[in-house]
Amino acid sequence: MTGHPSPRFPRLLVTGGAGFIGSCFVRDRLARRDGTQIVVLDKLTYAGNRANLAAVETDPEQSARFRFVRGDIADPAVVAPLVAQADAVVNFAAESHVDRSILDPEAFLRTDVLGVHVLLEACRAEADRAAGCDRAAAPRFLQVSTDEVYGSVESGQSREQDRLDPRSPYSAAKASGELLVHSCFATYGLDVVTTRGANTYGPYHHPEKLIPLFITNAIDDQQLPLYGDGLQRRDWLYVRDHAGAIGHVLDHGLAGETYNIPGGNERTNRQVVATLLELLGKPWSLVRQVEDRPGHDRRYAMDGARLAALGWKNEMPIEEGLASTVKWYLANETWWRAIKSGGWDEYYRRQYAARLAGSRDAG
Ligand code: NAD
Ligand code: TDX
Repeated sequence: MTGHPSPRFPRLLVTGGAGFIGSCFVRDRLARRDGTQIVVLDKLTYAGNRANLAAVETDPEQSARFRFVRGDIADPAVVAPLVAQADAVVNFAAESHVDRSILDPEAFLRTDVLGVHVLLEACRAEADRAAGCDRAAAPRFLQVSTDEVYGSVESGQSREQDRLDPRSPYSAAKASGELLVHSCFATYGLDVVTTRGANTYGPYHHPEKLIPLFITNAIDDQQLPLYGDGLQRRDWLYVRDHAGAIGHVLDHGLAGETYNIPGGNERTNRQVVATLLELLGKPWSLVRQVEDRPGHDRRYAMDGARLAALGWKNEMPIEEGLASTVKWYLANETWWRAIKSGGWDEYYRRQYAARLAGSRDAG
């Protein structure tokens, strides 16, 4: 059947599995053909997209082990029966865009905090059932979190035990979600693990984020709005490496523990944009320096020793990852043009119209 051993968690509930990283996790796990069954629970917000799961849904063997449920992780009536059927819950579901959190923070609290609480409560109910011998074991809960919870890191690298210092509504909500997860380990003894991933890039990335926004704008010879001086630094992680590392922590991580997932590819935004333009054969003159993001974190960087000790190593070199990502967007215009329509124009106007009107040459 497969080169993979029998799965430790044969029945997974993957929340937010129609998004960028969650769908990659689902596609790659099911493609192992090791018998794993996956239920995806996704609200299909503006960021969720069934098309991201087409490869799974059109494969007869994989689709037989797959079920899609449209619903909200903050809705206990939807969540409870799905958690009851799962050996592990992997929570990707979130409002994930910093700029939107600055415009409208409330949805972030509902999903990234209350949603996490509802999922944990369902796990707690299953732990009680297991203690009463109504089921073999409570599900493991993996919370997908982010390097942004450390805040801006001027020098050095964040370690898992460092103080959390979130500085945007998004990262504050993600940090709050994490704190709830940790409290459930201490208080109820739930089997929980947390990952903090670096800035992720690759195919199926929503065009609101830096790399896909700039690739797709450049394809159309549209302006590229670079915030501030463009010297902010991010550590870039290829999406299949991020999804693979999450799976590795799910299978091997210690209960109650948190694992950084760095990319090992620190770059300024200017460097990333220059590489993209070179790959696309487009001129730097498309880049416009615009008003900065409020509270813009200058740098993220994480120490990956704990994850390395668990036996994980990323595979994708950044040059190859960026080149294949550009190729993917060139070959999949239907996918991103469908997203850059409808409500997209309103968002783009709100986020960028005044910025671009007041923009200047990016040097
Ligand atoms: P995404 O925005 O592409 O996907 C989020 C998914 O969650 C979408 O399918 C959306 O429909 C779904 N969703 C949103 N609210 C929901 C709700 N209330 N109930 C059910 N489903 C809901 O995000 P992504 O980039 O794939 O990020 C996935 C996770 O990884 C998030 O938790 C994010 O915080 C974290 N993360 C992302 C990055 C990154 O660079 N993209 C880096 C580190 C961590
Ligand atoms: O138009 C833009 N211009 C610009 O200069 C956009 C959208 C971004 N930027 C800058 C801001 C950041 O310094 O590019 C950098 C990357 O921005 P985003 O793609 O918005 O990512 P970031 O804010 O770093 O957050 C991402 O990584 C951590 C994800 O969106 C989060 O979900 C994840 O937790």
